[in-house]
Amino acid sequence: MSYDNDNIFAKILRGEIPSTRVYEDEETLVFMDIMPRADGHCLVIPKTPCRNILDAAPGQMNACMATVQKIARAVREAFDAEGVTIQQFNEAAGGQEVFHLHFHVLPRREGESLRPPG
Ligand code: IU
Repeated sequence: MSYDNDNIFAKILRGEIPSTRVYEDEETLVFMDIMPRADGHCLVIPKTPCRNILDAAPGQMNACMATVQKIARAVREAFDAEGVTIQQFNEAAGGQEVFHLHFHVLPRREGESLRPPG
């Protein structure tokens, strides 16, 4: 499957549409999910084009994983979370809606369910 340069996260990366950015380094960007399923729900994306995990290069995966760990630790502190869920979807059949690789980082507390999507 090909990469569409006009997907919404590509536009966020180019600054063409607004987002609440919480972290960035040379290879990755992190911003708040616009429809949070938990308080502190954020998304980690690579800055270079990549449709999903099925077409990611090792370097993109390494960079994303390092940032996911950093952000998981940060949200645990910031939201006084007891745990953190990482979610990631690939292709429409796998639940993916935005076709730029991303990892959901969701702070969790005992007994609290994730809010439904949308
Ligand atoms: P996916 O199923 O992992 O592809 O879901 C995409 C996520 O991107 C979903 O949680 C949306 O709330 C989120 N999102 C966003 O943060 N900003 C946007 O402008 C759009 C979607 I469109």
